[in-house]
Amino acid sequence: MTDAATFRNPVVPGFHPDPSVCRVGEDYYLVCSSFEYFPGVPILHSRDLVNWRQIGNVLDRPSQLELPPDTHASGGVFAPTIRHHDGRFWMVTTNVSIGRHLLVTATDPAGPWSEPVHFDLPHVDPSLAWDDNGDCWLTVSGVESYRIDPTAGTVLEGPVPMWSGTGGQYPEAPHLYRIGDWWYLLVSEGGTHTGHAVSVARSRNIRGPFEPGPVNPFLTHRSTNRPVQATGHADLVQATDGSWWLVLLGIRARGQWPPYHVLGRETFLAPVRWVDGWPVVDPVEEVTVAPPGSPPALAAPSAPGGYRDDFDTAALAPQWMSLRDRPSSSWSLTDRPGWLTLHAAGSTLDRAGATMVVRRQEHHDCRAGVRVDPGAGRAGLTLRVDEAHHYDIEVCDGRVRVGGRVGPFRQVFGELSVPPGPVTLTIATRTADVLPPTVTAADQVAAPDAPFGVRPAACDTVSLAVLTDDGPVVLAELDGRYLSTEVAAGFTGRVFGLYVTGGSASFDWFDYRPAPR
Ligand code: 6LW
Repeated sequence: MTDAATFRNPVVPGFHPDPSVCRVGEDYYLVCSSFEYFPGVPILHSRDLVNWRQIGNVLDRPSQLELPPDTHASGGVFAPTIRHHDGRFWMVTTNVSIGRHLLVTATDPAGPWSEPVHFDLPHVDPSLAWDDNGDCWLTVSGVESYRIDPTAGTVLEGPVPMWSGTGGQYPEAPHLYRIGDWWYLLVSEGGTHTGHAVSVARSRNIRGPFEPGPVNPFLTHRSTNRPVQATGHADLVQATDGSWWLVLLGIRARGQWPPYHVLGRETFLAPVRWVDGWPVVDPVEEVTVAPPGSPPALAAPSAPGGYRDDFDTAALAPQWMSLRDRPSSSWSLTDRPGWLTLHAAGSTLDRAGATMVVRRQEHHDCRAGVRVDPGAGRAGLTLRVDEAHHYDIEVCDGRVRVGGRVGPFRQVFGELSVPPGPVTLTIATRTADVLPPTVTAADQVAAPDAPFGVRPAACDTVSLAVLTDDGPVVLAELDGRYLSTEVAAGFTGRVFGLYVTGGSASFDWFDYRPAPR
């Protein structure tokens, strides 16, 4: 046994798909897709590629990010690319809900970012590279490139067909890199699920022709039983010590057959070595061995990942997202100092328009709690994937009620009377060893000791509880599979949401903890 240094993957857990990375000096910056959520394109900073902290959102005002009310949960902002060139940061992405690519720049990656320059070009997954003449190239899925004027938003040449991988479906996530005398082209293929793969080609000329690498795809977990699946959508970066790394997306499914993944696509990190001029990557593991000679910081353990927000800051933390927009009339940190006050717009979580702020579920086993004063309104805590897949615990008129919607089905699972005033609501998830029964209050009254029998393992159980003077009362324990990508479909993942669907209500704090397994 060696005592080789390791680090934990995913390095950015929870719904953080389609990562793109760049380095400036000692600092690394990473962006991810954000789909229906506003603000869009989270940007994170790291000094070691392992420990990341969100420093803002690239698209944080409506003039940059238009998400029409009918934006689908997996519409909006698709895969971004971040680069640093000529003293500026550049971020390009696609807003599929308006059918355009948009490019913004900043001198400070924490913002502000510029107003967008739009490109009405087909496909998704735009990437940027500058050639030896200083010309800017926009490469998109398919795979094809356009020479562009990034400031004027005009196309100067193209489409130039590039290399489209080994023939797998959906050649996408292209990135071009100038390394030595070569242009390397990374392409993902196989679709962003268990067939996902990353392939490479290179050319002396940015216009091609591209010569495929000797082993393609050079990274895939398809048709394996590895715990991390769907590895793909990768971006390459060279560390300060000269070593090379890939950031990529993967999923961690749980349960027996078939497994379900509930956290969305997460960001992983993998060391890259070069063999005869081609990148080689070992399979991506949750505990990854750092290559010999890695700077010690690379082997530092990731932060445990809990947080608490007391809402006593002047602005909402950048991790909070809203659905499609966040009009100033919908929320306030000053109406009741030290509390987050939300004002209802829509009256149901089942349709667009509900007032909500959400944060990602980042661990399979975790607990989120909130202290809410509903006033004369209706407010609560939800665990959601989209409008058709959510479990909720809410308080209104002295009653706490647990309900949920899965597809066309909506049900109330349990209720309890509570005294007026603030109440603490929690939602906990626990990786399940056996398929949890869907327990309703009526079941418990009718047959409190009825055996449910052991069924094959599911992915997790979701417990929704209210804190009373006598301790926590669990009002429902629900099967987590219904809040998974395999059931709900789409590109996002689970989030916890603070919401108001009637009147106005205030939230004193929100607390999120990973739970030991
Ligand atoms: C993205 C594509 C993909 O555009 O999923 O993982 C799509 N790959 O590259 C949405 O995230």
